[in-house]
Amino acid sequence: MSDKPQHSLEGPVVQEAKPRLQKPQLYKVILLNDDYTPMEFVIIILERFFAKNREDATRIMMHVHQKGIGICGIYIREIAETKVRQVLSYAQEHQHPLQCAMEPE
Ligand code: TYC
Repeated sequence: MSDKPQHSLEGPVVQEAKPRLQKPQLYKVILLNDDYTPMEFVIIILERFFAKNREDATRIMMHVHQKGIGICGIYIREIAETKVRQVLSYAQEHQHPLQCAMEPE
């Protein structure tokens, strides 16, 4: 707390607003459906890279399978970029065409 007086003989003292930090832009990491990647592989991706339990991973995988696209998680840019890179290289290593991307929230 400042010990400056709130008022002076000249009138009220103007107080500066407290500086507030900007919230970072967040990004959705999304999975896209395809006809070849096995369902079990997608569930493993969601467990391994997005810390989902089996029930949530299965629900998200089925959503992507049926709707064509789905959200795995929402992160700051650097984390989202890392997740996308991890998913794409893991899918490539296993020769699955799974696509993963990020978009601003
Ligand atoms: N459509 C795939 C299949 O029937 C399963 C799948 C789900 C693939 C989600 C990709 O992001 C995906 N084997």
